[in-house]
Amino acid sequence: MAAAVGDDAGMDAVQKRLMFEDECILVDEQDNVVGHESKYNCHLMEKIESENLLHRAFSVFLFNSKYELLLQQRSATKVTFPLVWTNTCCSHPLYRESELIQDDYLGVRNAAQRKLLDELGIPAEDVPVDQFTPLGRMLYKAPSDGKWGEHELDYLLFIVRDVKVQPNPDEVADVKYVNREELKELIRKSDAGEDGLKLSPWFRLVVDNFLMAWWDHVEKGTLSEAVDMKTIHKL
Ligand code: DMA
Ligand code: MN
Repeated sequence: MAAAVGDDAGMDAVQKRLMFEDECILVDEQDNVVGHESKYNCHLMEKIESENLLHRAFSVFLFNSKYELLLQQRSATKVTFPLVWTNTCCSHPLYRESELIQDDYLGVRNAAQRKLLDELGIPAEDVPVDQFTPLGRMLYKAPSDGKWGEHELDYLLFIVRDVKVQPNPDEVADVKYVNREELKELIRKSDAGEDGLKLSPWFRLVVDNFLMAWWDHVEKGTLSEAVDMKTIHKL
């Protein structure tokens, strides 16, 4: 194993298990699969820098039929970015057959469906894989606390569905639906450092670069016009 386990003595047992069980997909900057590596190693800033590790990820943005966006606050036990508010669900497609399928981005869709159930208790039948719209891909690097961080090629998936939600406390501290005005207020508070409110760096990148224009498309039912799966936005 890569690092002395003693270094991680304070790590939550559930999160620690996932750090070693989850095998992430390594990609190059053009999103070609180049290998695989434990979630643990993929999120160690030192490894990211020394081996230039980049892994595939996804971020789901789920809207209800009132076109409100579901946000989650990450649990206090998350190793990276604990207690930050972020988009509906983020994780990694794993290095397994069902999540490596490139056709129609099916691997990423399958992973999204798996994690919406795992993190938020959203039944698979509420989020059929063919209902996700992959809108784009972005590449970013972001340190968390101490030795941890992200370096990801992130698929941005939108879905508009009314769903049953039952958050898993190992993953999620809180959830809420927001309209645009409520999101703007959250952003203002996080910028002002009010109420200790923090937003995740990847959510902030999507907010600053894409979200409001894409939200218009959600409301008009024209999401397909916003799709650009050719560009990889390096942010
Ligand atoms: C990783 O999310 C993915 C992005 C886009 C930041 P995460 O840390 O919530 O992953 P997991 O849920 O697998 O711990
Ligand atoms: Mn990651």
